[in-house]
Amino acid sequence: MKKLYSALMTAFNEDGSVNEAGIREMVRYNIDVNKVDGLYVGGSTGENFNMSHDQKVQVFKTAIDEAGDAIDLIAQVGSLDLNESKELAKLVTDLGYPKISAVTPFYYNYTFEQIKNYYNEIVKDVDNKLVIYSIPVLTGVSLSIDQFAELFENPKIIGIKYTNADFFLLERVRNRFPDKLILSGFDEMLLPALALNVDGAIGSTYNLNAKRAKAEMVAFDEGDIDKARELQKVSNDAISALIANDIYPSLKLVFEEMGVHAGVTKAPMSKPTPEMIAGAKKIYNDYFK
Ligand code: NGF
Repeated sequence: MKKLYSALMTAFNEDGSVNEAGIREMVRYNIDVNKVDGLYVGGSTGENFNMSHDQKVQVFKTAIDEAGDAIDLIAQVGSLDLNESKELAKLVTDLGYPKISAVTPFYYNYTFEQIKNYYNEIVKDVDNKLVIYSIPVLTGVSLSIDQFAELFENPKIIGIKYTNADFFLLERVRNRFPDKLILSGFDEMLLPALALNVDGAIGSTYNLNAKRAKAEMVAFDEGDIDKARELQKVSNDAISALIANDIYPSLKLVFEEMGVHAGVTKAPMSKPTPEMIAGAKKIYNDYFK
């Protein structure tokens, strides 16, 4: 059965500090209500790249303390400071995270040799498995199929979190690496990703929409493509509304409507405006009530 992971959000207080109680509530909701197979901790949705080192540590500790071994946990440790990535990789491994992940290093237009060195260094001193986090739309880094193959020469590198709309490449990747873990990253493209036989999906909107996404996966497995397509359509209506309302703060606002205290986003992300709050109420009523 394919696996569904929510990309865990970080609850922040108004002053930008981490709200541990909010993180615990979101972890619990994902386990107890959403019944997801796993959580991706410290990714884009978790606002990892807005956080200090100490805040990242706090999030990693809180999430696993709440989740235990009830579900799979993947810790995103990628950072522009390679030493920090290595330190976090060791920390989360010691905490018991069964998998780590790292975003491709960005901003400085690194060569592939530098990117390869970054990944090999992150896993070198830890007894853990790494999933490459490929998200060209935010990093500007697109890896080719041959470059993925070169990274996979390291046996500790076991898969890709594939947040990329290039489905030609996804098909090539799936077929060239049948034994690698390929997790699809764009929630709005879950159905075509299932058709290409990914192993599962990780996304921000599954925090709210996991039941519908799981039902779609089941329909797909049972060959009921019409039903899967209809579920994807409703999901995409919800995702479009979330994006139009500013997705990261809106995911938290809708969670609040559901009684889950998700806190606020951290600057430079936006604080909720009255219009956003009204928009989130409507999204809740239209899709998640
Ligand atoms: O947030 C983004 C930015 N992508 C996420 C996901 O691929 C990455 C996706 O769920 C992620 O959640 C993480 O690393 O934490 C989108 O939010 C969703 O498909 C709506 O576009 O691209």
